[in-house]
This record gives sequence, C-alpha cells and structure tokens, in this order.
Amino acid sequence: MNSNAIEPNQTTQLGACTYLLHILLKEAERRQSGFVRATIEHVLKDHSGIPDDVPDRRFVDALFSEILDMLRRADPASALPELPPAPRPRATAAAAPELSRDWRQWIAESRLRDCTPESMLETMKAAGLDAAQAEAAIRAMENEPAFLAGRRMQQLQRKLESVAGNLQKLWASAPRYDRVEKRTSPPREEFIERYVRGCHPVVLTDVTRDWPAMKRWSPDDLKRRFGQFDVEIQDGRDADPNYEENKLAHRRVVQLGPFVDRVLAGGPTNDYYLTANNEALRSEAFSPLLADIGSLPPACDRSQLAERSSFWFGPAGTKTPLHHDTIMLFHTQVVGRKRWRLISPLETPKLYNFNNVFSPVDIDDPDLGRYPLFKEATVLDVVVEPGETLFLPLAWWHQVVSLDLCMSLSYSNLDVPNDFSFRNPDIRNW
Ligand SMILES: O=C(O)CCC(=O)C(=O)O
Repeated sequence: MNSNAIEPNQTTQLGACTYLLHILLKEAERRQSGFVRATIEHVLKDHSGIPDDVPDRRFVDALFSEILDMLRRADPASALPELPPAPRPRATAAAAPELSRDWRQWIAESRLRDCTPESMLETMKAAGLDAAQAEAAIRAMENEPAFLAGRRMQQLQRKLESVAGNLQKLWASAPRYDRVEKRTSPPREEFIERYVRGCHPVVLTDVTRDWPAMKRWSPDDLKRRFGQFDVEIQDGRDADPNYEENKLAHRRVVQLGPFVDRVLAGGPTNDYYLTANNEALRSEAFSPLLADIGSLPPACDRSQLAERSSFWFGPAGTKTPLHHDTIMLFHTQVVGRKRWRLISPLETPKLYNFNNVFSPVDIDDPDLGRYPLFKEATVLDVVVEPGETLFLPLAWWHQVVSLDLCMSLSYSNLDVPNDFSFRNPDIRNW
C-alpha cells in the first residue's frame, strides 16, 4: 500500500480522505472482501463502531494505521485532528501475535529488567526477526494489561529490594564488615547472638584440636580403609558450563580406591569431585570417618551428626559456583585449603538469582555487561586452612575453590531452629 503514497498537493482533509477511501475500496476489491467494503462504509460513519470480534480486524487496523501515516506525511497539521479516533495502539498490537509466545515473554521480561528497546531490537534482529514487527511488538508490550500488572508487582519487589539494600548498608557500615573474622570458638550464647542471629560468617580456628581426623585423614588412608566401597561422585564437569545446576546428570558411582588414584594422578582439575551429594556418611561402611570427628562447634547437636553431615574429597582446582544454601552450615577443612568468597543474602538482588539457589555470576570473571548490578556487591574473601571451620550463616552466597587437594566435612546440625523455607528454591537442606 505504500506505493499509493499521497501526493503533496492532496493536502486538504477532504482530498486526503477521498483519496484514502479510494485506496481502501480498491484494496477491498483486490481482496474480494465484502466484509472490508461493508466496514469502510461503516467506518465512514463512525470508525470506533467496528465490533471487536470482526474476523478481519487486524487487516482493518493495519489499514487505518497506514491511513494515519499517509495523512501525517500529507499534512500533519490539518489532516489528523479531524480523523476518527485513531486505532494506533491496536494497529501496533496487531503485529505482536505473530511473534511466538516465547518472544513475547522475552520482551516483557527484558523490559521489566530495564533493557532498552534499542538493545532488544538489536537482539531480535540478530535472531532473524523482522525489524518492523519486532519494534511494533516491543511498543505494544507497554500497553498489555498483563505487562502493566507485572509493572505493579515490580514496584512491590523494588520496595523489598530497597528494604534489603538499606539493611545491607547498615551491616556494611560495621568496621571490618568485609573481613571474615578468625577466632577461637566463643561461648555458646555469644556464638548464637553474634553469628547465628547476627547472620555473619566466622572462621573458628580451634574446633578440630581433638579430632583424630586431623592426624589420620589422607588420600592413602581413605584408600586403605574405604577403597573397596562405592561412592557417588560428580564427573565430566569440564564439558558442561552448568555442571552444578545439572549435577544430577553428572552423578557416577565409582569405587573409592580407583577414584583416589585418579585424583592423585590427575593433578589440579575441576572435572571430578566427590561432593556433598554423595550419601557416604549415611552408610555403615563409612561410619569410621565420623568416629574421627572430635568436639563440635558451639550449638551443634552431636546426635544429628551422622544424619546431617557430608564428606568432600577432590583435587586442587575444584570450583563450586556461586549459590546459597537453605540451611546454616559448618565446613571444616581437614586436608588442604579452600578459598571461600561470600556475599550477604541482602545483596541477592544484585546476583540475578532467577534459577533456584544459583547465581549466573562467576566471581572469578564477572560479565558486568550482562550482570551490571554485581559490581555493587561486596565480596568477602577468606582462605580456610586445614583445621579451620567456616560457619556459613543463613542464605549467604558462596563460591568455593580448592587451592590444594582437599578433604573436608560439612555439617548442618545446629541445635537452634535451622529450618527455613524459600519461595524460589524448592530444594530443602541444600
Ligand atoms: O567445598 C566446596 O566446594 C563447596 C562447599 C559448599 O558449597 C557447601 O558446603 O555448601
């Protein structure tokens, strides 16, 4: 229809309208649409009277959008005011349904995440979508009732984010907030008040002073005492960037002896790791490992240890990506060192936590173009040495790298209420 563009001399309203009606009728004939012809006659009286459920509604809307454009080009000042109510929003919305549901959801989410229409358009064009259609769909989204409802919910979310942000500011104003304290175990009440309720991480340096494990545990000892038993490990992680989120797909049952040999021979790698997913400590075969554990940190329930502990073993170079747990946790290093990077739960809005307990941000190499809010997050950095125990309070984010071949024990048997629910993560006792 653009080939019928109005000539500059057709600038009076009457001339323009007559001309446009002529085009409309021609188009109706071309399409052999009795409906369109009838519609035009109707529209001449009152455009707004077109019923909403007409079968050719999109054609009518598109036609009127075209007419408006032509009139604008012909005489923007005088032609438009006299026109019937313009169906412009409907005309642009008409293009949207041709995009898939996925694309429309993508548009809505991208807008809610403050992506600019320009950058979205670039992405859509790069994906092969028609530029005009993409642009119309982005524009139309701003008036979609479901999207407007999303905007209202977003206000609620932003309010909660600002509450968390303000509390975080207060926490972070404490002297040495960004240092993880290392200290000998405080009395129970102080521990609960300061670290459990205060929700701040701490490294306890003296928990293992009477642990037989400190003298006994080594790869050779592991092989000698338990080498004939099967364990579940995580394997083939190097080939999968989302190995932690896909951990069920990386489960392999192997004999512990050959696995110890593999770790010793393989040198630093992230490809395989005996992680907390293994249920070794629930089995009778591995109970001697628990007999190697001496005193526990303040406020731990010994009777729950077998039920609520996990054994970790792997080479230097293992990396557990950024995530949070849904309980509070102790993690005692027996052999080797691990570097922990920690981020307060009040900084969750800066971590793009769209999936369960995971953040897509890699603290080692953050993609700030994609995750710009991350640069506002404060990261606490601590190396936990052999014999030291990290207390990880509720929902603190952590990314963990093994600096050496490591053997460690994590346990969640705190004897104060330690059962929390999270709306997004559906995993309990992570
Ligand atoms: O030691 C590791 O690699 C990760 C430990 C961890 O993420 C945890 O215990 O929740």
